[in-house]
Amino acid sequence: MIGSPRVHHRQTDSTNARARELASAGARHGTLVTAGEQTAGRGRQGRSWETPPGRALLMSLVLRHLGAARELLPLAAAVAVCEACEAVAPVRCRVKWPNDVWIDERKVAGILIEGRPAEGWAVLGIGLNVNTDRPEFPPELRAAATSLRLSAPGTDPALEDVLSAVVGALEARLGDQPSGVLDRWRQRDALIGQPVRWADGAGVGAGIDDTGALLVDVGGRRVSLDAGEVHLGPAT
Ligand code: BT5
Repeated sequence: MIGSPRVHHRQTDSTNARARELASAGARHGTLVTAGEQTAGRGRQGRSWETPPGRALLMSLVLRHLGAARELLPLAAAVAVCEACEAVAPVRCRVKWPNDVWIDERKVAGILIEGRPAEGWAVLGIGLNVNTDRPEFPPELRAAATSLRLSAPGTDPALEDVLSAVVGALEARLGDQPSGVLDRWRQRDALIGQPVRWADGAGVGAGIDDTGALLVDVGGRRVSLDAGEVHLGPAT
């Protein structure tokens, strides 16, 4: 059972920070932290996650004993978020490797996984823009970000309904065999056939291998990337 117990904060710095504290103190598998507002929402590699109060799903789950599921957790979580979005709004979601969720090439959700493998836990943080209007995004994000409301005008999903959909989808995907996770992820691959560039090179997205690493065709060569930053865009 994931999603219980649940701690809700009207405002906190970061739900991932709260969930990490709970995990360190022994919180059980499935413990959920949510917030109406974050004052220091975190992205990966020191970046920030910006959302106006009350407009986004901000959640972090303590996960334990993942075993083999740990390796593909970023992919399984992204698939679950896609499925949940599609269950509550008439949208089609794709994933930019490894786990940015996009609608029409705009980011609707981000995922931040932190953990202490030695202590046997991970924290899965999800930020999902639900009812955000365009002017509510910081100016530098307006072109690149979207919300369910913006992508499916006329729909106004309640945050609690989106939360239920995400928890239900996660429950299902975390129970999948690795081959099932990989199949579902591959059907949503936003980078396949697209120009891709990263710190040390550029090429064309060629899917993922069975460990979840990104494959890129570079000239006649195929390279695999399992860390670092990948950008979609002109391969210059
Ligand atoms: C992520 O990082 O996408 C992971 C975001 C995880 C946020 C959740 S919210 C609940 C939990 N508690 C936390 O403190 N964090 C997690 P990354 O791939 O590094 O992307 C960060 C980048 O996304 C930023 O530098 C912006 O360019 C962009 N961004 C920031 N806020 C955004 C938003 N609301 N919607 C779309 N893009 C955003």
